[in-house]
Amino acid sequence: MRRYNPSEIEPKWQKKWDEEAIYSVSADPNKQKMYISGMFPYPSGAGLHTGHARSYTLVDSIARFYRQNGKNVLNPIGWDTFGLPAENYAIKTGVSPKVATHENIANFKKQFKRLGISIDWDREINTSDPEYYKWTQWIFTQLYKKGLAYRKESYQWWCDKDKTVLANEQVEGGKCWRCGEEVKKKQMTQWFFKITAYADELLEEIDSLDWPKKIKTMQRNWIGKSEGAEVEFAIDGKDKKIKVFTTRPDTIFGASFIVLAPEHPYLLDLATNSTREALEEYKQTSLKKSEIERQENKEKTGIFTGSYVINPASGEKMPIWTSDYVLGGYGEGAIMAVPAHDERDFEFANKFNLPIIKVIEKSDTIVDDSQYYSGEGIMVNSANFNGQDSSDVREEIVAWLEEKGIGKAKVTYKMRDWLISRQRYWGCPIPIAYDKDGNEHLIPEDQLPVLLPDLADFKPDDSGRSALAKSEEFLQVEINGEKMTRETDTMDGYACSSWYLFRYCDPKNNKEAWNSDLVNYFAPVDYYVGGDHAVAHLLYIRFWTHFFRDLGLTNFAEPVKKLLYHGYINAEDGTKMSKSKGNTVDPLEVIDQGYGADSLRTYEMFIAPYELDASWDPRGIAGVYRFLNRVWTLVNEFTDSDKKEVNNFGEVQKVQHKTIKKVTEDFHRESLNTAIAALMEMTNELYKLKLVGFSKEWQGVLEDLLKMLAPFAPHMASELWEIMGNNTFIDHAGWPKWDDKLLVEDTVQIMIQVNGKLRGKISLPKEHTKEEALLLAKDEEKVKKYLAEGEIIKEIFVPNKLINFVVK
Ligand code: ANZ
Repeated sequence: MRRYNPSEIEPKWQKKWDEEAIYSVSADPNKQKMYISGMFPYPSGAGLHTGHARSYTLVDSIARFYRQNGKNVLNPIGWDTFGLPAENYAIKTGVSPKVATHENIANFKKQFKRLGISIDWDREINTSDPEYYKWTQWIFTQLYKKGLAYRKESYQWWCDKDKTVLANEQVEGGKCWRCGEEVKKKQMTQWFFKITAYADELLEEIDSLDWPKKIKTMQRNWIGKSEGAEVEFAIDGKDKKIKVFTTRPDTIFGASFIVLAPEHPYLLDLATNSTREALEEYKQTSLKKSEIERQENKEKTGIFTGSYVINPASGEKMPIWTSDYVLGGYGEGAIMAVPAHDERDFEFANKFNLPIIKVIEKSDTIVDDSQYYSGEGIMVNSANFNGQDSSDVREEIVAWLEEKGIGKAKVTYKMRDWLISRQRYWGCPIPIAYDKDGNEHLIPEDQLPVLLPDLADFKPDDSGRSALAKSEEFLQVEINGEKMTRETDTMDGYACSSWYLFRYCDPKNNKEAWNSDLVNYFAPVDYYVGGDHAVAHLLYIRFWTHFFRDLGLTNFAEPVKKLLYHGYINAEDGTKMSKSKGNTVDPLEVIDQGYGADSLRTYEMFIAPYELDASWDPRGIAGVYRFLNRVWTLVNEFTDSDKKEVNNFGEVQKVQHKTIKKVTEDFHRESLNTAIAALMEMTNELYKLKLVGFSKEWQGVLEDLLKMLAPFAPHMASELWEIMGNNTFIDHAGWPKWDDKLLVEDTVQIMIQVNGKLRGKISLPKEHTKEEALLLAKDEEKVKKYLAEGEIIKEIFVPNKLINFVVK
């Protein structure tokens, strides 16, 4: 018998799959499609690690399952190559990002192939390829034409280390998501995509998604819809008004001061000679703080501006303060402070001795005046609204404000527009140019792509502009005979990854971004697999798809039906794998140790439910390798044996059908670790049953075992399939079906005790009488001698389970 040798059979099958392109797919309206994709990787210099391998094996096992089930499976791959990591890596190594990217892709590709991932390689895409980014620029153009791409001056997050601005979604805990540097706010003119125009739609559609609850909640909170009112407060002695946003207009009689965000545009206009310097200084200190820091529950700080407003409800004069707990980018960047009913305002008022006016009384309990009360209740100190319920009054007050022309109902979102300008070289150029007066013009569609030039010096600097600004050749452009200067910002890499799932459906189209029929056939994605980007990427891709639907480019608005969000593979000691700690596990190393890709794949699917983190365990992979060896031996023993008649085939079939049902159902609930456990159990049971000998009928049983193993261990399953005499690909051999009739247990086992001690077992048909059972039990060899020790004085019979003889 041949030994199981993965290093021999794996390359053999990889070559065959490649040569015959069996994973190529084309749209076929007569076939049901299944679109499965992992989030495409950024091809780093480090290569794939076992965490990635788990993610793509999950994709691949599901893809193979559906392919075997006759679905027209699209399982593509591409490379997310533009962006900061690639450029930073290039700066570190001195190799241009273009060259490094190509080298890294070659390595990744090799790794994918050696893992046996069943990809349609004709659909490979690369976001930094002009054939691709031409269409990223085209999409920018469409957004621009609809007013959804615009330029604005504002305070934005700036990373001093990466020397670029960042989107809100890329600031994590006040730090740059890429390098971990504390970010600060800088005022700059930047390009944005108006994602807020889709806020309501994006929020509403969350309910319809088959995504993990956790991710849906994060998206809901990120969009952060608040319903309330906008109220204007006239500045005392000035012809100007301050607008605030409040979710509690019912508390307006309790507003006792106004707080502006330090970056509020009016701040310095409100200053007096004695406050100006302090305000200026406070503003500068605040700009250095992250939003998270500003929202932390710390002792409040603030400064009085020296000016006042009039409360339109109470007529009281209220001081205007500034404090960093009011955020510049939210609502109106200003609040009416109601210390009796808001925690932060309460703390602020206490610290600076400002008036606290109670306007809501909790109906059943007395609220201690040394506390704030943020709930609903009965209105007090609120003129003719007194005595009413606060929640009822809310609308009335808004109507009253509207009538007086000083306020209106308003919905606010926490989500801001998506900042896409990056002052970095390695990105998709923004297809805009400026005329001599500084007016912006789109680069005409027939002049796309705006090519990213090869620059020797692409390092960012403190100028606030990308290295493209240093290239005269790039800067100069003529549009309709007029000389113009190009925009030098490039697009956030997330723009490139917001449409790639559709490009996979039509990757070589050079006339349009995609053909709608093709996209409408394959997409939306049925399974999208990843373990990162809960908000940013998954929100952006939703936004763009809604936009594409509005343009008529797709007939659906949501790009991803089902999201599988997987856990991480940690190092052996449970800590995060990282290159710097030297505790990463390289999948190719595991393969080359002799275990092969199939053991690695099967182990990674067996290690834990996919959604959980798991620690790498070298013993685990050895265990899986032993399991595959047992399957190898079993099948080879069968093919080598001289088949004879056996009388236990009914038992064999029962094991077969029980396993088919379990594995199939497990696949449908993406419970791949339990599916593998069932295959292991089946193998063990077959080992026991084969002791009687193999019959010809075992062929079908073992073939089914291989078909079920193929999604996990495709090389070995293919090889054994061939050894069993098949000359087709196992991928096309169909998925086994179970017969419910064969699942019914028709015999039962009964335990036999003598004086409460287990002495034997008997098997008998499900339908049996007490007498039959007792007769058989007394006749059982192992029981007989204990019964002979005395006289049976009692016989206890528990149907289908147990007989106990009491002997004295
Ligand atoms: C008066 C008031 C009284 C408020 C009360 C609350 C309770 P969400 O739910 O987060 O939207 N607010 C408005 N703009 C703000 C800003 N730029 N920075 C910090 N806080 C701001 O919360 C809305 C509430 O947060 C608003 O309602 C406002 O305080 C505050 F008993 O107005 B409220």
